[in-house]
Amino acid sequence: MPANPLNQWWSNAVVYQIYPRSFQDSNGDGIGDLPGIIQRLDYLATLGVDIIWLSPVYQSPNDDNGYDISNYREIMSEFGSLADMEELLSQAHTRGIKIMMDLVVNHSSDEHYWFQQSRSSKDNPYRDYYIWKDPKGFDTKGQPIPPNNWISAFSPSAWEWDAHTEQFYLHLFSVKQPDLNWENPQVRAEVYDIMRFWLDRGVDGFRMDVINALSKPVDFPDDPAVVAGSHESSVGFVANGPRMHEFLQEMRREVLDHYQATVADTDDACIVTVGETPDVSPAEAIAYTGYDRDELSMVFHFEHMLLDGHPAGYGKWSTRRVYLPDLKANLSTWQEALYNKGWNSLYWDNHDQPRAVSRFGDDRPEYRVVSAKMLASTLHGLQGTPYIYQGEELGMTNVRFATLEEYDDIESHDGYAKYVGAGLLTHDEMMEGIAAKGRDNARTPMQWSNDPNAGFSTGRPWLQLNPNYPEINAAEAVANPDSVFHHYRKLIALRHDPALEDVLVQGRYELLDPSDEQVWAYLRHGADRKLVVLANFTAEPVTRDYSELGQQWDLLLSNYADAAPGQLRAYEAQWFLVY
Ligand code: TEU
Ligand code: CA
Repeated sequence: MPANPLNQWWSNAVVYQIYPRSFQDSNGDGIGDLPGIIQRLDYLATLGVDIIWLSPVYQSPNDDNGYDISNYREIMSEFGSLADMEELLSQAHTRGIKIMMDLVVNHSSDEHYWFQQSRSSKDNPYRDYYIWKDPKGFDTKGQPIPPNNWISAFSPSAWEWDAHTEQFYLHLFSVKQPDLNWENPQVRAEVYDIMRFWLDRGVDGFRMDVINALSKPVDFPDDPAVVAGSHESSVGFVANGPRMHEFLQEMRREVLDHYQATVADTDDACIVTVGETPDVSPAEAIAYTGYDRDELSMVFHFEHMLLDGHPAGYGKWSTRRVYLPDLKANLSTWQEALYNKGWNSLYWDNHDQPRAVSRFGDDRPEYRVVSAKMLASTLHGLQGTPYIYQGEELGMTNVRFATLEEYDDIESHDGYAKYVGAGLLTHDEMMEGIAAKGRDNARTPMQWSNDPNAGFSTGRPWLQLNPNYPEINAAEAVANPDSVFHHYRKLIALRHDPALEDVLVQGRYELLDPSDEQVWAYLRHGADRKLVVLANFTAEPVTRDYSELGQQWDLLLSNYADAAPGQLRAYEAQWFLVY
């Protein structure tokens, strides 16, 4: 049955992403865990979120912090047990909160049984579970030449030579993340079984890691960007391969359509899915999420995450601020293109991105709270499903470590080797890039209170805390009615208000003044009125005249104590219903 998101249980839902390693430690080993999450469910219920997206909790050697899975049916022992996961599901459901697990099936860990078998010999029954290729030839020193020029996200080449069986295997991510061979029907059947295993335990949905990379281009051609001198990963080039839609439709037919989410007041509550889809265009996103397609509920696109990338093409490693008209143009294109055709997700932040308030807002003490609220107000007024990344609701900021060694993330270390190693960036430039854009910004432990280690752990945290936790923490935010936390709580409540569904869920989006370099102003057209969202993205006060939009201006929300339409103080954001 075609699923029109406007009638789905999640059409007005807000998702909260948990990065379990950094959320709450319950046993003093310095690593967040499932019992820790259970302890904090009441906090999430107070915030009012509908769904938790849990970053991977499966058994993993943690080369990429859980995105390298060695057993899809076991919980990582550091995080707890299967019984803890079942308890989390039941405790969340009791509070009306659904759970989406992270499905990482473009690749497994090289420590997974399948890969151990696969690499053992060419005629092992698991050989075709992965993508093995002969060398293109041998160079003058007798070294094997990879089958093509693809670059991995976390190492120079996407091919690793296996001396034992004398073939290369493909890994779009780290050498410890070999790509699964989705052309092999047995691989697909295995994945569907794993999905059933978790759905049988009551999981309500999946966030699907780099899902549009499952189907590789038929002949494994060279990546033209690499030929032209790019050092960036070939994931985008590989993405959206020829069998993508077939695979996703099969997954729906074989698995997802046979299950229901745990939603109290609906008897037809389909499983919710969000595909992480780098390098997806609006047209492709419609093909993945279209109401008549039976594929995914929604996707994460990355275009607005790339607008402040390095001007010379050195990936994300730049301190450049986004130019507001570019940001507006991009996200407005997505709003217009998907309207009445597909469904989108909305995000500023996740575990792979720097902190939104530092990147798109202003984390100086006098502007942090107001600009964090401004960003939230702008995002949550758009059409789609908003995602909140842990700590975003506190206005948590980027962190800065003194040395490369203090950073944990494989991407930062690989980026350093790639760009500083090749003499493309200096040490100082790269360290600035990591401070601005590195993934560890999102992964410092959650700041719960001004207790030692921010109340995250009684032991030594696996990654250093942001030293600003005495000022920025959940205990302070929950107690303070003017906090970023309570602003998010209000936004979520507005999303849930049935009287606002005509504007917030269904309303057509319209951008005002595309070239305005300070203000993002837009409309959502409702039944007999419109929602007007105005946001000053700068610290300078501005005045704009929007009076022609209507006679009557009813204030719904603002990040200042009062609001006069169009008179926008530093980072002021206003929501009006206008008649
Ligand atoms: O990320 C996929 C992805 O496209 C990355 O290249 C992402 O853009 C990059 O981390 C941004 O800097 C997913 C997961 O979200 C990420 O945490 C994993 O490392 C990756 O897949 C491999 O599983
Ligand atoms: Ca722990």
